[in-house]
Amino acid sequence: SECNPEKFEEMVAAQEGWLNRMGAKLPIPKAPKAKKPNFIIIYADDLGYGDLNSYGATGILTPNLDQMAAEGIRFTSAYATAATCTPSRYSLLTGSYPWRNKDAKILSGNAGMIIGEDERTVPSTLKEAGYTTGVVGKWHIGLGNGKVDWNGEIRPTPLDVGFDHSYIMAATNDRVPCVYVDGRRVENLDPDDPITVVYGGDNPFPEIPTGKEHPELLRMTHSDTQHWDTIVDGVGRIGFSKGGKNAEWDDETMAENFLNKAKAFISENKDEPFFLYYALHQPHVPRLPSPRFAGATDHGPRGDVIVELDWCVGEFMDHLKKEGIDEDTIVVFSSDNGPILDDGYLDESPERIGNHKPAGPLRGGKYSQFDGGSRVPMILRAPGRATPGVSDALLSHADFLASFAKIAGVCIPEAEMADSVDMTAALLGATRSGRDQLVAEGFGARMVLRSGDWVLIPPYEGPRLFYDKDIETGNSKQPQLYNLNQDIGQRDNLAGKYPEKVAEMMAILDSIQHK
Ligand code: NG6
Ligand code: CA
Repeated sequence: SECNPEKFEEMVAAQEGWLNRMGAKLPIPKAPKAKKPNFIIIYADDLGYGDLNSYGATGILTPNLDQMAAEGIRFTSAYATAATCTPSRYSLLTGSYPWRNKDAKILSGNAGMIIGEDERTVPSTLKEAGYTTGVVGKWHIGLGNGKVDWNGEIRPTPLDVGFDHSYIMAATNDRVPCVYVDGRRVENLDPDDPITVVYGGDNPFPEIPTGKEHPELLRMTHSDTQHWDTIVDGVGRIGFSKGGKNAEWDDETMAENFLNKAKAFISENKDEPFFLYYALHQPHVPRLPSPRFAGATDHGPRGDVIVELDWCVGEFMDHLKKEGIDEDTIVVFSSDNGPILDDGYLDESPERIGNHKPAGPLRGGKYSQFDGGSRVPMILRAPGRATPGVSDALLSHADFLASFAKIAGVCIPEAEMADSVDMTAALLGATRSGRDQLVAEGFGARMVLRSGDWVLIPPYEGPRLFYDKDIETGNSKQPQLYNLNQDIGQRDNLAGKYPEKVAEMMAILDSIQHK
């Protein structure tokens, strides 16, 4: 199809010419933005559709995100492409559905990079338009070539897939290595105390205590047999690690550390267009907020880290204003997948949930094929560009590639567009109509089709609950068809009533899969 990116220079010239012709005395129309807008994606980790005030939560106050929602657009039908982290983030950055890449599944802490160095990404695309690009926070898309040496120069890193600046944790906060990677190197690593990381099998380092063998050393008890390997900072992690003591993070300062790095990126790059991917680690497990947020809610650590997350967003937005660029910046806030209470540690999240509904009215949560897995809160704020309001436009996180390219004035060849669709008009609130359909996946790349108001979950074998975690997988031997307009909680399976709708949607899914 035809590519018509916005031509900023031409727009500005045309408007200036028009103003000159009209003379200076007339009311001056709103001037077009002379500069290309900055783009920021703030991405939470496991935040659910019902976790924010603006999405119906009452027991957890999130004033900063609510303000962003009031000043921007609150989307009610935005989807991550998956119900887990790695696949969602892969799509966010590449515009490609995760099930097209067999490696796009939850990665271990020493897995290799799954984005090819020649693969088009949001940051590599924006660089074509002269943007400076940065990532701060949770990565979890792999680092190195699969045999990563944490003590040397790591390659590839985000620096090899489009980012000019990178300050990240490799995987998740419950996985080793528990260190920050600054550019190509582990930060604060003492060369005399090298790090070794091993996944799988028995403890290869008998001298290093594990949660399994030394539960008395834990300050947070595991609830499964994954989170009981090497103890770091009093918490059993997934995976074994040895060495790198000086480089180890402190869970309670992680939020502030990432916030400061994100602010520094803004201060250093505010004069020219930039793209920042600020990937928060909250409210993923282990939930260990800074002491000032401990007890901020009645819901235990999960509620508290959501309040901390909101604070981070507020501080960050204040910084944009202080630096004088919040009017030039398109900020999107969303989450990589739906919510979960017990994801490996006993932190009282299920016991203290009270009336709070992390997935709001949606069924299922993280890992699930039901909407609670991948339908997430999404707020876009762009003063002067986006018309504030609430939008039910159907949108996928895969759409940022095509949409940001359009706004920045980059033409992407059709063959490199992957699954991304230009949703500029819906994102900026010019229309309430979004995609006709999209695909999301539950754990194990189990695809689900949303088409208009309908959702089809094809028949899948497997357990009803995910690892006994009180999360419904969505697995069923029968196809499931729901009409979300009448039944947002996916309770009334209409597959038996509308077999032709099931057949039609199975055919659409098949054609997308084999595109
Ligand atoms: C799972 C872990 C879970 C979490 C998840 C990744 C088990 C049983 N579960 O394998 O605790 O770490 O991986 O979360 O080990 S995500 O948000 O990064 O996808
Ligand atoms: Ca996640």
